[in-house]
Amino acid sequence: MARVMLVQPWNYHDEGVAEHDLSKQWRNGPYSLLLLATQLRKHNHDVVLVDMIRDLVVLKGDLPACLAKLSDDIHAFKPDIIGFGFFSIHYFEVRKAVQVARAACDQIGLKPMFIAGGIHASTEPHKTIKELGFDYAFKGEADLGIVDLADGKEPTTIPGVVGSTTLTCNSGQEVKNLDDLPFPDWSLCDYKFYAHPTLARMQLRATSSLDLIMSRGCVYKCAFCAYNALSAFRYYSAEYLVEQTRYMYEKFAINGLYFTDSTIGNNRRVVLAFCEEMIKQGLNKKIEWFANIRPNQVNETVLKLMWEAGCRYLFYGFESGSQRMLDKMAKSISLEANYKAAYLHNKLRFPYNASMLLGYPGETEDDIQQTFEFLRKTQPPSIGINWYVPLPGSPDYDKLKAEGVINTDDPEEWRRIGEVNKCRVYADVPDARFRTLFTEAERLAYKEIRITTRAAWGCISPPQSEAPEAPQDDSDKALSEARAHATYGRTGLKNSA
Ligand code: B12
Ligand code: SF4
Repeated sequence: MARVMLVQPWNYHDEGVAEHDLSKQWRNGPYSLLLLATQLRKHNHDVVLVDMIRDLVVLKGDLPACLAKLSDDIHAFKPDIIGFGFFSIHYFEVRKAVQVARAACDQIGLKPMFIAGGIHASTEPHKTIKELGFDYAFKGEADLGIVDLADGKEPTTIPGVVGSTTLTCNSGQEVKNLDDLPFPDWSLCDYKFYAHPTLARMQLRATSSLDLIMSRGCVYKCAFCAYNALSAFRYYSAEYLVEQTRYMYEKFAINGLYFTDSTIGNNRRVVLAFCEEMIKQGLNKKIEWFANIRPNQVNETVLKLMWEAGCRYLFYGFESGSQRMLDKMAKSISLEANYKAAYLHNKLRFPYNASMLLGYPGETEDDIQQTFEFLRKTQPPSIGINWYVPLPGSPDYDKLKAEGVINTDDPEEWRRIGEVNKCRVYADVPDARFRTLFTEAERLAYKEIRITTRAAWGCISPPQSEAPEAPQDDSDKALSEARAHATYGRTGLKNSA
């Protein structure tokens, strides 16, 4: 039996933030690490999950205290393996945490194996080992590989494990039938922290929700997306998902679920079967759920069924109002489908979020104006305006590197993924002009449209009595507050502390 510690790095936006209002924040649990931890438990290994996102918040933004807790956790548990799971955005935090963890091990003469996993380690395994201080990196899915590792197999013989001298990096062996995996055991982390009732998910009503995932991988290949670097497309069965929903409802007392898939619509048959089963079992009356889906994957019948099954909010990556840009992004979608989905939601009064991407390479001012037009015409009840940053693992990233547009790997740039300022401009628009247009997009989304749609949509999502007041003022404060809630990377948090 091995002792495995799995660590989720903290979110740098929480550093120094003493006061958090969890009823207004959306925080997702360490889902991937929970999967791995549950799998390790199932195979009789001793496992502990250190969730530094939660720790830093609970410790009121005190980073030294959070790092000291990591050291204490290591001293108490004495792991044989320490695994970190993270994205590119976490580069600096992971480097710091590994240094602290190694020092803690040295203090007590412990020599655990340090291994990195997740999207960044999968796409940059050798750099991850060298620059961040790991012994090994894991490429791809580790549900099976992590068990082999804990069982004591020679690391470099395990598919997916990359050492500093490994030349051919194979991906980890994938679980063919996802239903074979155990339900993630949320009691392995402080799930109540993540399930704290919040308005941030639905905006109109506080839900207490946790995450689950309907499938892995994606059948599309959008050029800005790193999803395909990790997984081949597979899905859970509807029966498994409904059973998991019931288990989560009964065991963790939640009334909401968020499907973290980038789109749940890749297998419509499963979505429809899931909805029907939710209705049949009466779970639609107990659980509200939210999901991401592509506009071309819905129609009126599907949306009505989803609503009946408890779906109360859908997130769409519309990205642009310009067909030229959608094609450049390899979205494989027509602008018409984007309009159709938005109008359909408006007609059905089914709340949704329109996520837009500005600054994509090759984007002109005319394209941006078309995005404004899309928003003005469709008037989505909730909008996210995002600044394009090339993601390691995406086809764009490799292309921009090959073209010399990205000259060096820039962790500073990765850290700003999800931010709305100071990032590099990749669009075909002069720098200063692009920044002005971006601010204009934010004004349009978070002030102009928001004010009218809040008034119009505030009454459609049950229960109406819990809907917050529509913002009445037109001040910059309203804009900055809305902006702070619009992306995950909200530096605004610090300011509001
Ligand atoms: C759910 C999700 C989120 C959720 C939850 C994130 C979380 N902390 O878990 C939310 C909505 C919060 C989120 C936010 C963001 N996300 Co996100 N997200 C995803 C998504 C869609 C699914 C992740 C998932 O659960 N997959 C399912 C599990 C089973 O797969 P997995 O995570 O890869 O885990 C497996 C392996 O990687 C490996 N593994 C994972 N950890 C470890 C650890 C060890 C030790 C080992 C050995 C193996 C291992 O084994 C796991 C099981 O097989 C992915 C796309 C994707 N497929 O990865 C994007 C993705 C990871 N996100 C991405 C981005 C950019 C972001 C944001 C920066 C977006 C933004 N602009 O703000 C933020 C950053 C948040 C933050 N500060 O942490 C990018 C990352 C690209 C990159 N190179 O970094 C991805 C790839 C999507 C994309 N656009 O291309 N995200
Ligand atoms: S952006 Fe969405 S639809 Fe496109 S490849 Fe990524 S996950 Fe698939």
